[in-house]
Amino acid sequence: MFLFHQWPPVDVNVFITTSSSNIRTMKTLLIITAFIFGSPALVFAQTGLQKESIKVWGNCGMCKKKIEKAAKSAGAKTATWSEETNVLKVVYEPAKTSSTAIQQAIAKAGYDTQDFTADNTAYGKLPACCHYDRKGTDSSTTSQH
Ligand SMILES: [Cu+2]
Repeated sequence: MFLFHQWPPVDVNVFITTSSSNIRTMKTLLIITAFIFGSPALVFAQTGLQKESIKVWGNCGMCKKKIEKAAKSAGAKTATWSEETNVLKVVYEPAKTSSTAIQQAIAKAGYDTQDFTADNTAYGKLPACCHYDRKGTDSSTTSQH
């Protein structure tokens, strides 16, 4: 019983007071606040996640599924492609994958990206609805339409 005479063992006031000029206390408060509100910036800094927007050519909802799946298979934590803007937003750990690796996987699935050109065979195997206008169609390949 005596053990609990003073509980909690740390003086709670240390954490509550703001008038104290004790820098350590302020730091503790900041860390506690960060944990409570879960600042995304802090989370990103701690885990070293990389956010990137990559241009990927495509057409429809099926393309979206395949592009996102390819990005994730290459190690992207999250991948969201927009049919309207043709921009793929990815979040990944630079230690595990890279923008290059993600784009190569997408190109392999049949989709042109800003830095890579899709595999022609893979593109040919895409369903008709997914035959988007290739990157730089005016110069290299004949238009589908
Ligand atoms: Cu499609």
